[in-house]
Amino acid sequence: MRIVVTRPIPDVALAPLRGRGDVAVGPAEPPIPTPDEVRDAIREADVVYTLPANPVSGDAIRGARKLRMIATMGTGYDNIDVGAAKERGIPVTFAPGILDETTADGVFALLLATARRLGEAERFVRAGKFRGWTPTMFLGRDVHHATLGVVGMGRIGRALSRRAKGFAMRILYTDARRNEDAERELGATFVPLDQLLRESDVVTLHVPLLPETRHLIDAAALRKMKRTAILINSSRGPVVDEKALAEALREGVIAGAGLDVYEREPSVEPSLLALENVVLLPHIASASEATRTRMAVRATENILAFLDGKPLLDPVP
Ligand code: 8YV
Repeated sequence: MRIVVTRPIPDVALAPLRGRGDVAVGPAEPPIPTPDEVRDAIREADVVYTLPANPVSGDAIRGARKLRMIATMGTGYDNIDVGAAKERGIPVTFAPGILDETTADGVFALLLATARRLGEAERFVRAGKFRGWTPTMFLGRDVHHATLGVVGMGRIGRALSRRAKGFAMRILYTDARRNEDAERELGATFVPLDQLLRESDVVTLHVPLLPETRHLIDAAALRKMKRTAILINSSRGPVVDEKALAEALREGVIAGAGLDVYEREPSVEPSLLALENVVLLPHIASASEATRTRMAVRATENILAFLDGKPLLDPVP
């Protein structure tokens, strides 16, 4: 039994796998393995344990003749060619639900940092430029009582909205379907995307990456937003047209953006790096020790269930 883990994971998640076969762990350090490297690494694998940053392509799946199962410790599984796995009857598991509250904390921090220009202000102090208080220094936008537009009212969108409610925000949302539970709990109002873009002070994205969500936020969508609005993306980079966003930020089409994910992650559109009105994080919204450990363990539990012939805990639908 050969289990390939694409990157080091916490010991508590790795140890139970070691008892089950020959475990090969990928390199700790970036850069992310290329598609060819992943294909080579999993060629002889029975089971692959992967993470959101490590793509498992259709080519790699078709090239791994012994492959019987793929588990990811992410809640998103757009890095795996699930169609290619299904064609070969290979089950894929993910790790949903665990990161919701931690991610909502992280996204709300990014939202506040963007609205209140904390990135710029911090760089200013570190550069030794703080030489005295002035009444107009780093004026930002109020988050309390502002209108929040949640694109995708799933578990993370809802956890974020609960925090927004504590800030007395008005909550609009859009989704493929209405979520009446969330409406009751949060007083959220279901609106079409266009209306959400027009009325929100903060637009935050919580959709999976699907063909229909790729570039959901493009130049035209950005032009519908208020000039004073900010955009927060912690979902998947390609949901936003990054070049169009950089241009919109430069031209003042919108006021600011907070990004945790990138269109060609880990590359960041170079023109964004030069802008002050964008807060850039390295995909850390879910990065608490407890949550990452629980996600890592959950992927292991899915693999153990598979090896023991038990029902999978989190099969990808
Ligand atoms: C992390 C994510 O990469 O779960 C996902 O899909 O994108 C991320 O937040 C993840 O928490 C790693 O387990």
